[in-house]
Amino acid sequence: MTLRKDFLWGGAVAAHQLEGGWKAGGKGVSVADVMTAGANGVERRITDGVLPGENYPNHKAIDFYHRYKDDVKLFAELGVNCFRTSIAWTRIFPNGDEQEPNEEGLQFYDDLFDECLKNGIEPVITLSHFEMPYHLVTEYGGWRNRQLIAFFVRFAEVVMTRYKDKVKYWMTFNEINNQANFDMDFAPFTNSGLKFVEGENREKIMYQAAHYELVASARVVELGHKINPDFQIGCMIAMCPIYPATCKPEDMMAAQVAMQRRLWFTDVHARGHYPSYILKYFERKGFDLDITAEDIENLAKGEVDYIGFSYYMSFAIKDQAEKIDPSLKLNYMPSTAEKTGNQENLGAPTFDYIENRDLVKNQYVQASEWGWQIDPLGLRYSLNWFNERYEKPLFIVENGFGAADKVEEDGSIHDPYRVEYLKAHIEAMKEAVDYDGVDLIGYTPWGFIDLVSAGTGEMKKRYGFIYVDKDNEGNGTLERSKKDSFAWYSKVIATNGEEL
Ligand code: BGP
Repeated sequence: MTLRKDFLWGGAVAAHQLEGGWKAGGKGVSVADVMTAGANGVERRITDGVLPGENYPNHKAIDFYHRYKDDVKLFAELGVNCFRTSIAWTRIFPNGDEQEPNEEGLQFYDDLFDECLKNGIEPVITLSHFEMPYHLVTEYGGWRNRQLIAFFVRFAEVVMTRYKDKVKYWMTFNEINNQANFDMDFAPFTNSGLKFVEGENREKIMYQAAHYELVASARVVELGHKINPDFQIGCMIAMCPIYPATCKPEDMMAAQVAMQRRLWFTDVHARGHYPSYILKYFERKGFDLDITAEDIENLAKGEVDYIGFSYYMSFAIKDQAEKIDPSLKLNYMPSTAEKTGNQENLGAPTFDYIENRDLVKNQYVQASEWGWQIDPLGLRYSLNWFNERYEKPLFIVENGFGAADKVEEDGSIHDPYRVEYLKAHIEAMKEAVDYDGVDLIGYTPWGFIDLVSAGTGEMKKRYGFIYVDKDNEGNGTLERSKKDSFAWYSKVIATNGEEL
């Protein structure tokens, strides 16, 4: 048998993408509640706190808040032994800066976790998944403010203490490295509540915010181990390996720098200190960041226990891509417009100009309807990349294929494309364990019950084994039904990945 006996097979979601009940039980307004709704090609952007109408995607989402008991039964029928979700910060601290938590919010997660455990499902928890209190943005400027560290640590302390006997696996910040795309509005806002004003140095502010988040994460790791020494506390990294588009040395170098630019966050999380290349970069750019001696000590004390990561796609990069035919460029997010970047100085590749605009289509792989390139082997490559650098246990906490499903007359949903995608990725993951000896904790495919897309706000972009009757406009009964892939994944779990 390739995978370990206690392998965690599960599914992953985030509170704001499925719970709904956005004002229920004393919940406060989160950043996810005030984005533009997205869908139908509309870019998800920051509003000034405008609360979109009744049919705003996240406000009701799939109403998991009220339906979780039935849903957990379905998860148990699917056979998963773990369930990755997040604790909505705003259910516990509605504004984020209160001293005392909201008991009703705490009770909700007690009930949810009890329901899971009763059904043989272990909760795996992300502390911050694109849903920080909006109040922390308006009053403090989001994570550009050092005070956020104390608020986050307090939040973590409360929930880790409360659920210390119900949750073992924790993650601090979901896809913390997405902020490297500071040229978009979506990524920094959802991760760190950063709203930029005209003329600000976005890049410098992003690095400052990321530093505070990394310190907060390290302090939570240290604190969590005091609360319960058995806790396993990880980071969560968006892994999209970047290949050189050709073997031209300049492309090779561009790919290496692009990987550093997106993935340096992992170095800090896993090694407890900044890598030399990023310190050099700060120096060269004259970024006088607020990094204290105490911060450095805290980072060293808060190395993560494991590396959690999402894997959906790989990229390819070409040096000096502005000379490339526009039709070859990759567009994988609605907001990946060319915006910033130092277009003039095209000397040695540095973080300055290696950006999304340099990404090109990879001719050797297919892409989804949303331009996400399908590359199962890239998962084995990624597992090896992490394993070689950090030698820590790894946990694939998101993987999946967003597709528009069709419901047949008789209510059945045939989704062979989903099975094909997941099967190929599980095969690659098994190869990494079998041939490369990677220490792998588990696998939780994303959105295993249909939910609202974070990137586009759509319901149409579905990942689930469980279908939810709701469309992009918010219409539908919210009824749940099983897709063909449900039986397939059940069998995969039952055989611990032997039968695909
Ligand atoms: C990751 C996020 C998830 C999820 C997933 C799929 O980046 O951690 O929250 O949404 O991507 O993305 P999308 O919903 O845009 O298809």
